[in-house]
Amino acid sequence: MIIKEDKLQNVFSLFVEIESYKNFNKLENEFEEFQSLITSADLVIVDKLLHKQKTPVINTFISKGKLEEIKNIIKDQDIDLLIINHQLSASQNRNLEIFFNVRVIDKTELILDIFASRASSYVGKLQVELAQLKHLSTRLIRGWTHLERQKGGIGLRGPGETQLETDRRLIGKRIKRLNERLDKSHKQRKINRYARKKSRNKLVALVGYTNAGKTTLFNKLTESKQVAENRLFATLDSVTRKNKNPKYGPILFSDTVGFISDLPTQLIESFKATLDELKSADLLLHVVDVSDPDYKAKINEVNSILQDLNLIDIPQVTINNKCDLLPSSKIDIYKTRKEDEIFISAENDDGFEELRSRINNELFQGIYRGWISMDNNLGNIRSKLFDMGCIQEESISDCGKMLANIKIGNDELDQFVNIKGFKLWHDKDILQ
Ligand SMILES: Nc1nc2c(ncn2[C@@H]2O[C@H](COP(=O)(O)OP(=O)(O)OP(=O)(O)O)[C@@H](O)[C@H]2O)c(=O)[nH]1
Ligand SMILES: [Mg+2]
Repeated sequence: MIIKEDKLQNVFSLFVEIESYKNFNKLENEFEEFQSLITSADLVIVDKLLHKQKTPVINTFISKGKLEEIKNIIKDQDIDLLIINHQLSASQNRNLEIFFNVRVIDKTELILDIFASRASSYVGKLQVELAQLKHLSTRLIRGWTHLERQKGGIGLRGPGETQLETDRRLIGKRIKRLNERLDKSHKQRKINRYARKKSRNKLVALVGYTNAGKTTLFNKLTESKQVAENRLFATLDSVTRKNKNPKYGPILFSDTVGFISDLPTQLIESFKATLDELKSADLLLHVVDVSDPDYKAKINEVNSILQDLNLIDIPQVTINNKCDLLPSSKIDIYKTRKEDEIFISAENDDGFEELRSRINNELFQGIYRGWISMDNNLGNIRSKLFDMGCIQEESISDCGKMLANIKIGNDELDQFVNIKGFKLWHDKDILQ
């Protein structure tokens, strides 16, 4: 497909599928995701290629035969920027630039660039610059000045032209300065965290893959107007807002940066301190775009990043979002398979009541899941539980009592526990 437009850079998108890299958690739509990543950087793809290769070639990553073909495309299409979907070593990057005589950037640099152009808060900007400089310092090797770098544009935003030409020593100095500034603002954040703990406000953090709908949901829950868009990494800076919950007290919701597979390690490192805030969260809402064919792989990806960030032990509720994009028959099947999860559409408010009551239960009361027995004269209680959507399964005991497996917030359960003939049990086998 060729799209020609007057733009500073004519971009060639090169997607290399390496057979030896295939792993169990591969995204089906990885090719499409890579194109979205490029367009999310406000670039127009002039031409793209999907190339399969057994293993990477040491010097140039791409196999020799393909190099010539790509070089011809670059000439024919007047390409001046090639973007590849892998992380290149400094020398592979340099060799490709020499061979093609155009600028080549890898996935890491592309993501760093998107972050650089989007970060708006003071801390966010410092963090991105730090990540870029760390990446740059791996690129500062002899012979890296083969391309003139006066042009500006992608890959050059952020630290700016002067830094790109400076040596390791200056970069090291700048990194140190940035770290000091970040330390200072993190100390301030710590104080804020302490104040929150003292005020006993609960913190609920929204996490998930990029574009899952976190900000859309956050806006609904807190009546905010943060930018939510159909592009990757719409949110970079964490935002926390209070939602006054009249029944239980205030809850703070925090919207965070979305995750992606192969998130550059420099970025995780730099964002760790901000994401560290999540450590004090009382609850994580893991927002999933359930209409995405890759949703399972993305859940795994997010969980593995949460593991890296030491956040995996915080109570987590999976919020299956964008239900409006799937037929209701499919949603019904999912609901029976994923009893413990919430199904919503952040766009049209579907499922919000259940979501809100689940948040309340998780934060304030906890949930009772288990069997109950009811004497036969408690038919009215049984139908009440039915109306509340709490009954998961029913049965009759040997001595003829009504048995039900229920899932209910402890606060709601309170109204029943003292009723004569109503009993809680944890194990169906011993129910009488
Ligand atoms: N159809 C539909 N679209 C939704 C829903 N929720 C969000 N979207 C759309 O999905 C896109 C991404 O939404 P965001 O809220 O920006 O997603 P995010 O998870 O914050 O994304 P990042 O900030 O990039 O990590 C936007 O175009 C939203 O309008 C939903 O329930 N249904
Ligand atoms: Mg967002």
